[in-house]
Amino acid sequence: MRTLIYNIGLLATPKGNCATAEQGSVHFLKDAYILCENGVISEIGTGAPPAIVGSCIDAQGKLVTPGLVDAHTHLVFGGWREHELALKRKGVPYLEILAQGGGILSTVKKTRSATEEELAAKAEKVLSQMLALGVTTCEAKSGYGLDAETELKQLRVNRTLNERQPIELVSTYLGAHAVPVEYKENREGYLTLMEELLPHIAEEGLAEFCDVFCETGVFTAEEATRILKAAQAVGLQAKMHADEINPIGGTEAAGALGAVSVEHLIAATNDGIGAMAKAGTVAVLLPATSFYLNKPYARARDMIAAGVPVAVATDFNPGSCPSLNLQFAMNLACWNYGLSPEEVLTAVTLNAAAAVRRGEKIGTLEVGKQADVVLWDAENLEYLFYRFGENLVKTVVKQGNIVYTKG
Ligand code: IZC
Ligand code: ZN
Repeated sequence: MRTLIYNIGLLATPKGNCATAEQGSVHFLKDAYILCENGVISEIGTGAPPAIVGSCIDAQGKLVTPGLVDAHTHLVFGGWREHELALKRKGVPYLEILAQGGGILSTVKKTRSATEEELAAKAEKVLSQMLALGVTTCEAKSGYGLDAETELKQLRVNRTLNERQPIELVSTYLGAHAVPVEYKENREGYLTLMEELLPHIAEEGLAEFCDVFCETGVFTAEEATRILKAAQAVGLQAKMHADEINPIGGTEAAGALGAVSVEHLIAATNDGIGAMAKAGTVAVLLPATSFYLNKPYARARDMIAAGVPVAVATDFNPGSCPSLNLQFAMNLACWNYGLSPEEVLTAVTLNAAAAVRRGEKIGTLEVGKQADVVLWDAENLEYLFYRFGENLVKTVVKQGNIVYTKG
């Protein structure tokens, strides 16, 4: 099966498996074509494209980039939390709402009572919107069950959705998202429950990653280390939510564990940044959450200067970021982190792929990589950051096949 994408006015792509110190080094090719064979890029060239038997996609002289990777989402959940809007507007902090039994815990109730198919149908709709915005791979965390049955239900939804829609899902177990109400007086009991569930999740292949919300009043750095070590022992890779609100040592602990990524990092310290640089950990930054929680923006420039690869994701979830729009996060990253369009492109393609350990397969347009491609209704990269608030995607190609085209 061959596909040719021709008449590409400008092809823009990072190169390699993880950009680290080369966050802004995007390669541009004018008047280009991409040839795909069996879903993989087999040739990239300029000038007249080869004559082929197969399908041909006309890029209409416009911009083409790798498919976008959303490396941090809480995709599967029941209900929404619009009832918290009034509290938020009054200035009640995120952690205060959680401490009162709302926030994550209110989504847990709705997720426990939803059927597996209800959750799948709801998340599938979200994925179809993400696809239209150029996302071809998406990480999805559990963490709204906080009991064995519902956590497994969420993870099974990830597996089901992987099979029935075009976006590739990367599954993460986030049992350590909050201590459930029934274990409020027995943290140890809940930590043990997670330790017992991990081997089962690994055996069933229900998750590749394990994540912990390390935050004041949620899980300490010591507890996070304990859970992530148990996860690594059964073959899951470590991720951590750290420094979202308060820096309590999570990032340093994640670096010491060789975590693949640390995510949020709004309140990251110099020590935390140093620990990530030393361990080669990817910083997954979530600017739409800063926007929605009215918080400062993470120190992306300092992280890049320290040699930390920076990825940007949505954090789509019903509480701190009810937006699934990765293009909006890209715009915020440009204006509020002070990243260049090239640096942001790397953050949502190559480095986001590295954050889900797929840097060798996706995230760039190079021979041998999977043919996940976005054709934009834009003539250059700057235009994506200039025309904010509008979906600028024209066509999305996944493994060499058109999976979305703007009507
Ligand atoms: O549902 O509030 N920060 N987890 C950690 C979240 C935000 C998601 C939520
Ligand atoms: Zn999150």
